[in-house]
Amino acid sequence: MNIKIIGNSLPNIPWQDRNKTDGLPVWRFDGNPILKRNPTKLAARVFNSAVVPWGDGFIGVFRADMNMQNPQLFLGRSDDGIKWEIEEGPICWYREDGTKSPLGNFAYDPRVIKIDDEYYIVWCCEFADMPSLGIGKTKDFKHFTRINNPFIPFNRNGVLFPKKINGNYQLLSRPSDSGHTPFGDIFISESPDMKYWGNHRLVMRSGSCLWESTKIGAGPVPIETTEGWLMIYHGVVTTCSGYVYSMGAALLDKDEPSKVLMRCKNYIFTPEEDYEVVGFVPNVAFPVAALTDADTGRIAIYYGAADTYTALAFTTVEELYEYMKENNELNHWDTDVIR
Ligand code: BMA
Repeated sequence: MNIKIIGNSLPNIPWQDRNKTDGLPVWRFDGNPILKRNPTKLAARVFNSAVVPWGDGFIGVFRADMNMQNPQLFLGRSDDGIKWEIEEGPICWYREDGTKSPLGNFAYDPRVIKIDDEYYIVWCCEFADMPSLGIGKTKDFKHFTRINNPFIPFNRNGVLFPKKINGNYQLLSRPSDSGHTPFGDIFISESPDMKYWGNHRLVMRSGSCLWESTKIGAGPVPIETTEGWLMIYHGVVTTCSGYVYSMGAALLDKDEPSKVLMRCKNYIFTPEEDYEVVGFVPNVAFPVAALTDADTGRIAIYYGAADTYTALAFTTVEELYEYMKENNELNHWDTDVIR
């Protein structure tokens, strides 16, 4: 059966043909990292960042760790998705009543999700000094409006589905703790209005496979395909010298996305290159955004490398699906609908 992406054409998707033969379905861009240290006066490291098509080019919400170390969200623009101009200061948020929303001590790991004509941004925000999820929206990337925080602390790795399912918005998240959380599973919650969230269900628990044995968390916006929702996520293993972050893939049911149809027991990508294994936090490949071209099945994944750089990797929906089929391993947590 041929799997297809359900979505728009993106003929200018950043792309490079497969450049390696190691059997894994995802390969790196030869021009990595695409954003190096100190890309602006205020930003020391830009990584874990969200990119979407915009006009004839691309726009992105970037995590920038600033010179005083605190992460904030910065806007970036690009003609080709590879060379980026990052704005000089963080995005300013306004509340729905028009008052300014303070920046807070941290804002990180944004995802940008287009639903109808609105772009939603979900990120890890400061909520009474504690990490939780923030949601905001913009139509023009000039005016940014914060809406309700969906959950009480602690939570991270939030991403919305790009459309309502069964009449409700769907939000993946990972309940966590106040520190470098040594546990974590992916849950889904739904809302009719982005204000009241409920009907919480488990999607996947951290796996029995070593590479994702400590914790997992959602990555880019789930990709709609003819076979279900393709979810690229991160999985973490604890080693003697700290956490290692790799990428995994699963396929979720089209109408009941808490049900996992396929889960790849192997990682699809793991830190190997110098810019992934050496940096502010070594051994991190953290996927945050994926551009797709429905015509060719191409997928360009933006990932943070070693909490220092922004990098690009590529696959196609067919290659990923075939690899997942060959290496599929589900457990009862994955297939039951657990509320
Ligand atoms: C997670 C998040 C990510 C980061 C990763 C590795 O908890 O903070 O932003 O990339 O740790 O440090």
